[in-house]
Amino acid sequence: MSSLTTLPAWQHLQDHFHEICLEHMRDMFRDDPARFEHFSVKFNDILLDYSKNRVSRQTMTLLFELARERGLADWIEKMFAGEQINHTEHRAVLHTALRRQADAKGSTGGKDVMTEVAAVLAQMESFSEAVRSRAWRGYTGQPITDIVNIGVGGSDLGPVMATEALKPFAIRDLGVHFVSNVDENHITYTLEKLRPETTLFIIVSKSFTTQDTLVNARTARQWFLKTAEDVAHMSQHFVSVTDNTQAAAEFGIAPENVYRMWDWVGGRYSLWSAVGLSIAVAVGMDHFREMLRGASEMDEHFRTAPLEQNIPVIMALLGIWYNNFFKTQTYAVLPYDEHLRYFPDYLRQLDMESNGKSIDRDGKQVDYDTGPVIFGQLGITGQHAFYQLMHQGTKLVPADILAPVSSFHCIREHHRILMSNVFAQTEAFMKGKTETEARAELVAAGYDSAALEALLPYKIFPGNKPTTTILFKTLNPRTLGSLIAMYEHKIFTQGVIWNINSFDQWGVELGKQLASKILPELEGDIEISSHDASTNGLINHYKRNRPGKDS
Ligand code: G6Q
Repeated sequence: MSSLTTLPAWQHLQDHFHEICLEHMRDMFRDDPARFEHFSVKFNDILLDYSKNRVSRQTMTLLFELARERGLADWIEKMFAGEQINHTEHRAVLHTALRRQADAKGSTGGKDVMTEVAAVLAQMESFSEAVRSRAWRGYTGQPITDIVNIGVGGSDLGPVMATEALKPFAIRDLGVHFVSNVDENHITYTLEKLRPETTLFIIVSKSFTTQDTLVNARTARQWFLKTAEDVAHMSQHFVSVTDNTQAAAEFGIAPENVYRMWDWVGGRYSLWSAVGLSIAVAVGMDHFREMLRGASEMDEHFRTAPLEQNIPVIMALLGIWYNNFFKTQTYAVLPYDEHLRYFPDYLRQLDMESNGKSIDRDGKQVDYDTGPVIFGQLGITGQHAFYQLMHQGTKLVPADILAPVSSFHCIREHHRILMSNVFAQTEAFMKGKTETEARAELVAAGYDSAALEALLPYKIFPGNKPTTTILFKTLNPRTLGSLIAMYEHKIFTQGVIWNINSFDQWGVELGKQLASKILPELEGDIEISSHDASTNGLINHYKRNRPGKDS
């Protein structure tokens, strides 16, 4: 048995689970009128209501005890202090330093990082202001009308999500586009709307070796040079964010157009760095700094709040409760805010790439479940689609529901309807509909006895489905920063409990190696036989049937 499952708190939780697992939240609410007050926390503009979870006060006490027995406080300090907690890559984990306020200190391996962070922020500021104010000109002297961020994974999903989330703060007459897919359709459709004279590319790749990004960058360069002809013009149209400055230079990026990132920032934690350049251009550096401020405030909360009031810790422990005791396999993220439409995609990577591990920090196979499958969509769309399974299917799917108290455009009717759905769904998930209630409804609807009995089983909802509701005042940059940091720390906390390294990603590295081995085999007509029968069959089918071949 592992060090986790032999902990006293774990064993107590196991016993406690058997006592509580059949209890219905309806009864919990009936028995404890102060349940909402007890199980909710406020932080700045954010309210976390976790009372609609299958927990009692005793459950939470035991979960907090588990975090203590696991040494969470020490791990938090290690991360903020810049210790090499990403042990498989021998790296510090210092994305929090990127948003630390100007007078703060931060270092790793005795090296101060704050000076470099401040320098890159200043560089981002002058670049984004130059583009936004139209001082930055293309090679024909025309201002930039469109920027295209070329990157993938951590170099794409964060900027895509945040740019969409902060749309109300964005400059209107500047197009911000993202190309991530190596499928040529992505870049083709993006470029066909643009003009080389007024387009600026941001090539974002920490390694500057990622095949998808480099192929797209080369296609962009070719498209640009077809019109501009002279490579010297690239300095007005190509900038890069990377830790590999030499490769960027070899690609043709002018040295003054290279924005540094560092090995102590993981890709999926990097939107706070110059990886967020597209966000800064879209919304301006003041708003970008507000986003950093919101994240920094959440960092401070995570670092200093007692566990019982600590939002990321509470969220992490609830996730552990379902994942490891109820044995749920999934977790849903359901925003009721159009601006958060890409938030579930972003969180899917953040969570699944961080905690989708089965070897612990001691190199041993774990004997407990780690990260769940994260999925989600705008809640209002999900209601008309997959909520069916959540209400009446055979699986228990815990969910986070996020919603703004006020929306940007202040069209009262829309927002009231939206919010009525938020409250109605969380209530329905919790309460369900009993046989008596369903029967009464069918009687009121005028069903005769036989029809009523036939339909009744389908109209019953078991309820007892857990949701955590996160209400925030409005989605401004500061709140967005806090929300993202909240999830980052939730994920880190779970990694600590599960004793895994949340900051490496060997599974992603594998994907990067595999395709490059097969690529040369796709040349020419030679029959391939070096793989298993299925892979050989697929490759040979492709080679026989690709354009220009007789089948
Ligand atoms: C993130 C992952 C991965 C990475 C991409 C892009 O944490 O490591 O999603 O961000 O593979 O890598 P580059 O930025 O090096 O191109």
